[in-house]
Amino acid sequence: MLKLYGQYRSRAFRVAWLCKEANIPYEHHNVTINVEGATAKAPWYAALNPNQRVPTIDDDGVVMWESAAINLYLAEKYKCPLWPKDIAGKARMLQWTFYIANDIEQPMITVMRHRNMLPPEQRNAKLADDAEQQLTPRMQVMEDYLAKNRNFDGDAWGMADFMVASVTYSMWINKFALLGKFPKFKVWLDASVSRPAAQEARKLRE
Ligand SMILES: N[C@@H](CCC(=O)N[C@@H](CS)C(=O)NCC(=O)O)C(=O)O
Repeated sequence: MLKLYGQYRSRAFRVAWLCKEANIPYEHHNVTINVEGATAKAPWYAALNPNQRVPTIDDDGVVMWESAAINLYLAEKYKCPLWPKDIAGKARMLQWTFYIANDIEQPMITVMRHRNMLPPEQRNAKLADDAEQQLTPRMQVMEDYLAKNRNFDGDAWGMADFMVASVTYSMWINKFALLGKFPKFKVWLDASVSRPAAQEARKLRE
């Protein structure tokens, strides 16, 4: 059976959500991070993932890390209903996957860390402002796309949408103020995190 390593309050959540969308049974191993004695730093875990970060999977001997890569692999292997039906759908999925990973995720995390997550004395307002400035036109690209398309995958919510939502979920859970500037994206994100599979996965974090 598929094994998923990583506490749910981490990027392991993205993999749990995909497993719910694709109905993939899995065994969860609660590898912890950022705490004293974090399991992610244990030698047995480093042997699976040399980055000592989460998530990692072991799918009957296929061991891999990197949440986006894991989700693309699992969705294809387990015939997730969201998987693209044609090459144009695959193009949309890949485009949005790389855009989110390369252009959105890093500044998003910087904003979150320096506005919400770090203890107040460790926050750096300048870093947050700079990241927000970088993020704003990039979010506008998504807002403009959603002004012309119902979803990132077109009419139906598909794998392109999953790849965007599974990362930008963090904006939703952290009540990202910037979302207020992008109403179409916010409506789309609210709908994405309200899907039954997303709700099931969200319960795991509680
Ligand atoms: N690009 C990697 C990033 C993995 C990552 O940074 N995971 C965080 C949790 S969300 C982690 O393990 N942090 C603990 C650490 O860096 O020590 C992915 O998407 O899987």
